Amino acid sequence: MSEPVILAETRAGVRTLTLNRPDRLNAANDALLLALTEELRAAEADSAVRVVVITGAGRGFCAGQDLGDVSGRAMTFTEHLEHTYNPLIRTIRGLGKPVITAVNGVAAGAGASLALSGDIRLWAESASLIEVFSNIALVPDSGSTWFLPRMVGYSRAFELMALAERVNARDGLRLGLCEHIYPDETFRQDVQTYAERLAARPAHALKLTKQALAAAMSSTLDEALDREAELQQLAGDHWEHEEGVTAFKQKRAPEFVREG
Ligand code: LHQ
Repeated sequence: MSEPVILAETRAGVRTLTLNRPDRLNAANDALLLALTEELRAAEADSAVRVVVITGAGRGFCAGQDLGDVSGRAMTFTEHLEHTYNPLIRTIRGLGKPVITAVNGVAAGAGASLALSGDIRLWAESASLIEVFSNIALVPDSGSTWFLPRMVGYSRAFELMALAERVNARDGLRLGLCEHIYPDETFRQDVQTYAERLAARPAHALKLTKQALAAAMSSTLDEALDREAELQQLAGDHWEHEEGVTAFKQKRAPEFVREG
C-alpha cells in the first residue's frame, strides 16, 4: 500500500492535515489537492474539530504544482485550476473554523498561495516563500494575486512575482506574510500550542468573525457596518455570549468548549 498523500490527526480539538509527498517537497498532484479539500470539508462537519492546521511532511511545505505529474495535462490550465486549486482555496477561506497554515519549509508557486491562504500563518525559522510562477512563465494563481498585494502592497507584490525571489522567515514576518516564527526544533509543538489557544476561543463567534472579515475585504465601510450589525445579533443570541458575560461578572475564565 502506498502512503496516503494527506495525513490527518486530531488532538485537543485541533485537526492537523499534513501534505505527505516529502521527497518532492510536497509538490501537489490532483490526488493531494482533492484529498486535502475533502479532509477540510470533513473537518468542517466534525464537531470535535475546532481548528484546522495545514502543514507539510519533511523539509518542505509545498513546492506548488508537481511539474512531473501528467494527470493535470488532460485538462486545460483553466479547467485544472477550477477542478483542483480553486475549490481548495475557496474551502479554506470559506471554512467556518480557523485554518492555520503551518509553513515548515519552502512554499513555492501554488504552495505559496496555499501558505498565504491561512487565517493565521505560522512559519518555522527555515520556512521561505517564493512566487516562483514567473520562472516557468506562468501567472501567479490559487489566490496569490489576491492575497499578496493585500499583505505587502501592489509594487512589492509585483516585484516578488516578477523576480521570483525567495522570502526568508525574517523578511516574511517583516512583510506581514506570517504572524509568528518558531524555532525549527519546536515548531510542531509550538503550532499545536498556538492552535489549542485558538480552539479554546468561542467557535461560533470566530465563525461569524471570519465571515465578516471575508465580506469586508471587498466591501464599503457602509456595507461592513450593516453586516456587523446583522452578525452581532447572531453572536449576541448565542450561548457563548452569555457565558462570556457571566464569566466576566464572576471574575473567572470563560468556558467556550462544550460537549455536543
Ligand atoms: C519537485 C517540485 C515540483 C516536482 C521540487 N514538482 N518535483 C501550475 C501548472 C498548472 C496548473 C496549476 O497551477 C500551477 C501552479 C504552480 O504551482 S506553478 C509552480 C510550480 N512549482 C515550481 O515551479 C517550483 C519548482 N521547484 C523549485 O523551484 C525548487 O525545487 C524549490 C525552490 C521549491 C526548492 O528548491 P530546493 O530547496 O533547492 O529543492 P530541490 O529543487 O532540490 O527539490 C527537492 C526535490 O523536490 C527535487 O527532486 P530530486 O529527485 O532531484 O531530489 C525536485 O525535483 C523536487 N521538486 N519542486 N514543483
